[in-house]
Amino acid sequence: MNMFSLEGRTAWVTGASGGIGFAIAEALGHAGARIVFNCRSESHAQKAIEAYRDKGIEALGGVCDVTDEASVRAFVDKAGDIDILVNNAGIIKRVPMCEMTAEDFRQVVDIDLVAPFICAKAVIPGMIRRGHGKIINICSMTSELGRETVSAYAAAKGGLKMLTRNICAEYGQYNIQCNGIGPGYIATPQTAPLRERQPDGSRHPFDQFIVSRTPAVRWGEAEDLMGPAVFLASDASNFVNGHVLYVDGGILAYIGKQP
Ligand code: NAP
Ligand code: GCO
Repeated sequence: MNMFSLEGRTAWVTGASGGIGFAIAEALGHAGARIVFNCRSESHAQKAIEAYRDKGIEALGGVCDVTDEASVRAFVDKAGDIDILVNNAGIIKRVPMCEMTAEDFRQVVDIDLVAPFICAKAVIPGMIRRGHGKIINICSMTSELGRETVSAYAAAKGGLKMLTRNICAEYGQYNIQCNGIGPGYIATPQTAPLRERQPDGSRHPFDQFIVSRTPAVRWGEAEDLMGPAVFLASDASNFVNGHVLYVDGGILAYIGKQP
């Protein structure tokens, strides 16, 4: 049997109305999984359902705020048995720490760290009953590295790396594998502000910085995450647990070119 096949499995990708989540859900769908996804906006969900259909995937999509535990439980009850959970939904706020309100800090942590806990808690009992499960948490370079203005995001993504290891520790005995994917800098709406052209038409300084810091000499594309996601969602990774797979073009391995 093809160890990368997801036939007969149901995958729930949170926040998969676009960006990285959409690409991961598309990949899991093409590997045979039934796709379930959620987001906050009904219009985003409807547009995404059409976009999945254009890719040959009949996805079940709907509105569910991943920070709302009752909404998550209702969503999972409606979705049925979840074999693969991808905790992808996330936001970022780029504000110098001492200018950030505690409310904004909490909102980022709520979505990027507490929500993966809520969603994992909603699906793990069923995975235990069925004797298998896959949980993939979408971490970040900031699970390892700090950067100015992203204190809440880095704290959340660093915590998400440790939540990944803790789910591994607590539920590995039930044949549940919980791993992370750590994307590098990926060209999606979330990073669009870091890539926008300057008034004089030149490239954004951060754009130039990231390309110079990346051995692959380019930004990542959401498609670069498709293969790693299928691997971690499939039987091919049944003895991989508590690991964060960095898909970053080599950034974490590279000190950077001498100016
Ligand atoms: P994106 O384009 O902004 O997409 C984020 C998705 O999350 C949207 O579909 C959004 O849906 C959904 N979402 C946000 N809050 C939600 C909530 N409370 N409940 C349900 N859905 C919610 O971002 P992206 O670049 O694809 O990032 C996806 C994940 O990868 C995030 O966890 C991000 O931190 C991580 N990541 C991104 C990069 C990168 O360079 N882009 C690198 C490393 C990690 P609606 O707006 O439709 O509600
Ligand atoms: C930022 C970026 C990053 C990426 C990603 C890198 O402002 O530094 O948004 O945080 O989103 O997390 O792995």
